[in-house]
Amino acid sequence: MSEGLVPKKTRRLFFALWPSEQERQDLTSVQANMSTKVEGRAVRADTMHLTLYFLGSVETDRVNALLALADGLRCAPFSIEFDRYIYWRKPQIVSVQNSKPVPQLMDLYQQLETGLITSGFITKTAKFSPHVTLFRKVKNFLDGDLMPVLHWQVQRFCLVESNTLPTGAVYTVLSEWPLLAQAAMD
Ligand code: 2AM
Repeated sequence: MSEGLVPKKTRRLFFALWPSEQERQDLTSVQANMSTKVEGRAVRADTMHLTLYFLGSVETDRVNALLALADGLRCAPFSIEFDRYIYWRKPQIVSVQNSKPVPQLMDLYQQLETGLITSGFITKTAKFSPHVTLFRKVKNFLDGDLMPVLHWQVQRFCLVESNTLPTGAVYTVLSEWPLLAQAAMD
């Protein structure tokens, strides 16, 4: 396990795709352009990510099983094109999404979900709607096309810990796994 973990009985964890610095800057520009039209709370740039699987509270002594499960996932690097923004009324978020399906991303999610079920972390499957949240607590907004579109080159996935501080959520990447082309896996 990563160094620097303070002893705690449980941890709030999620698997995610973490943007590169350039990808994060691109998201921040989109967010800034939208901010005059969106009434809501802008997500801090350092917390922007695409959630693969939100686990919530996990007992610390189960984290090694989680790391082992992630070690076993196999996926080649892939790209995502974010070409639209969407408002979800119930969670009150505005996020960017891909309208073209990304089979590798769905396959990575599927492997992860299967591993989580097999290892007893979860009991049932859930629908996966990839998105990167840019605003929260939004009361009303209209969907639209993103111009220009944003591109992510996904080279790794991460296990992230979430801590809620008075100043807001702090996300710490605990571990990350590179995505490897088939030739590199043989
Ligand atoms: P989202 O709101 O951007 O969809 C870490 O908490 C991340 O996990 C959040 O950014 C959130 O992504 C996602 N998540 C999914 N289900 C969640 C839940 N029940 N509680 C908190 N976060 C959740």
